Amino acid sequence: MSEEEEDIILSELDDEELVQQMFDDLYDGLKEEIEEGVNILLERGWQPYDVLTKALVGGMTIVGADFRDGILFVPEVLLAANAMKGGMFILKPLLAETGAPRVGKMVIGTVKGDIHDIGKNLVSMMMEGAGFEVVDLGINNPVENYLEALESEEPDILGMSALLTTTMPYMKVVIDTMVEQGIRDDYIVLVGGAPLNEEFGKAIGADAYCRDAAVAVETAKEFVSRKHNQLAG
Ligand code: B1M
Repeated sequence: MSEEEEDIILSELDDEELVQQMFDDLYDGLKEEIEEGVNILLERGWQPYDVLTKALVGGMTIVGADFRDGILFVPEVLLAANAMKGGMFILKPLLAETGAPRVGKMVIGTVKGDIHDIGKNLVSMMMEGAGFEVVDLGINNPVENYLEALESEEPDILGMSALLTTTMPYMKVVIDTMVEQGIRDDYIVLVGGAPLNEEFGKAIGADAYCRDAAVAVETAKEFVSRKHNQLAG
């Protein structure tokens, strides 16, 4: 075996090297290695949120760029996504372990025609970690799914995710239907996903666009406390 082919022992790498190696492993869709890397960083005292954003989301950004540029294709990206989910699975209970009191409830789902769910899952995890109860509708949701969940779950917040420029307009379909049914103002509507921006959020009648999961948590908290103050006052 040549030197390059020798197995890399993840635990022998320093933090910076390990994160770089995790970028490579995520790129190569190596789920077990990603899980091992996550565990090592946690053992070294890293905060779960830092592992998530610096190692996993950082790695997925590289995958995204090469996917865009036609260097990676769907099968490879699926493997990378699977590896990322392996890491997220370990982090999920830790992010939810903050012991925060329940601050509100959110129904969230990816819109019809769209099967991207990593960002949505991350938002769900962070919201749970911040004390929200989250009902996750999964992917590819037609308007009926959202409406049914709003009725049965009675959340404070409706969250929608879209990763494609072709599916993001569907968020407006959902909001317009809520307006038609006279229930729009009963909920806080938050939207997110890589191709969206603040202007789009305003244009479709959402309460706010959330750039990332941390912003989603902050925005949700702000709107829920505003709503409670209004109810109290
Ligand atoms: Co897709 N894909 N993909 N893909 N994919 C993108 C989105 C793309 C930008 C890649 C590219 O070309 N650079 C491109 C879209 C281009 C466009 O629309 N203009 C694209 C394409 C074209 C496609 C297909 C059409 C490819 C094909 O089949 N030819 C196809 C579509 C399938 C479909 O949905 N119908 C497709 C398929 C896939 C896979 C299945 C292989 C896989 C998804 C696996 C999965 O999710 N289980 C995949 C992936 C992984 C990606 C990229 C590489 C990564 C997405 C991701 O998970 N990011 C992506 C490239 C990119 O975005 N740079 C790409 C990590 C995640 C943490 O970030 O999702 O942005 P993100 O979420 C963030 C924020 O946006 C925000 O918070 C999150 C956490 O911080 N946020 C919210 C998200 N949702 C929110 C909801 C909220 C609040 C905040 O509600 C309150």
